[in-house]
Amino acid sequence: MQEKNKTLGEYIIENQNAFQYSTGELSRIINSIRLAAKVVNYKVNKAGLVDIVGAAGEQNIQGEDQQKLDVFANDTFIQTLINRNIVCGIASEENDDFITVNSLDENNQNKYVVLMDPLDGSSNIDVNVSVGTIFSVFRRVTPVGTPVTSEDFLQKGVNQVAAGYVVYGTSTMLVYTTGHGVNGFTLNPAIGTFYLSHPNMQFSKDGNIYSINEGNYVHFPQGVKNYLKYCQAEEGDRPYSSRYIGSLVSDFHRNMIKGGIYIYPTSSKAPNGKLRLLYECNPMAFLAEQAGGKASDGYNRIMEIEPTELHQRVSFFCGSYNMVEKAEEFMKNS
Ligand code: AHM
Ligand code: MG
Repeated sequence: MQEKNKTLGEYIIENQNAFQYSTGELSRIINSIRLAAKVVNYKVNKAGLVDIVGAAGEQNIQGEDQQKLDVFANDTFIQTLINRNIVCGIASEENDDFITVNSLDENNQNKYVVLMDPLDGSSNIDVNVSVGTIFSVFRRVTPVGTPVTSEDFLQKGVNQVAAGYVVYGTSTMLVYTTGHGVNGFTLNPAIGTFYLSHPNMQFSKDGNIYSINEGNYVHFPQGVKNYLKYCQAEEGDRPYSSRYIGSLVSDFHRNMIKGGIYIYPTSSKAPNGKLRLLYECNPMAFLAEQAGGKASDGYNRIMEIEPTELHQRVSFFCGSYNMVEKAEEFMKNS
């Protein structure tokens, strides 16, 4: 079969054995995410009809309450993972605390925890701009068969066994890694099947796009200001293009395909940055590194940061290797 005709289902089965100690559990997690993504995709595509069929907070024609999309996405991913009885814990950007999954199986042998941002960039929904789901999977560190603890979630990014995102864009794609490169699958909505459309995705070493909310310029650290001036200077292949969607998944996706850097720095307004280490930065960093790129907080590798709390924020520099390295140089020298 041609690589390009391969479905995500086939790909998962074929590659299951590439994963050390594979028992099929990780494959089943990816399969559940695939299913939840299709359900959320269906809802996201109907979002523009909300004014016609009723806004969030109102009741629909069946007398059911309309849910906000981010709440819907959160419930869908959590319920899909719980119903299939394949994880022992879930942490979500939408929930204050992690969820302990009580396995139906008395022996409760589930080994993995999932951390996710169920609908990132959700403020973009009202204006018909792409949003995404981000996920990260770890093997638990506490003994199998006992309830999960915060220790299972507060792990360094280097321990991730899988990570990925779904981008609900002009087409819907699921992009993920299990540590053997990054592959992208595009949904054919007519038949509800994801096909391998972007095998072995790679960041080019250099790029010419920078993505940052420049409206916050006055609040940025000096190193970031200096790097931006470097991006805008007329020299060699510069000035670079500025592209900022304001939806991390979409900005990352474009930069991976075209070559570029995404920056969400600390600022006087957001002293720790905005993005969350566990739900956004770690999974994106794993994907970036697997695609030949780099992810840093400006000084240190994202995946080596020791998390101290679930909703921890961190500054984020991510994308083409040489661009991130250059930005780090400016941070160090300022
Ligand atoms: P969210 O998790 O509340 O949606 O926030 C994360 C989003 C990212 O997708 C995006 O890159 C960033 O926030 C945009 O922030 P800003 O509007 O400050 O530029
Ligand atoms: Mg988010």
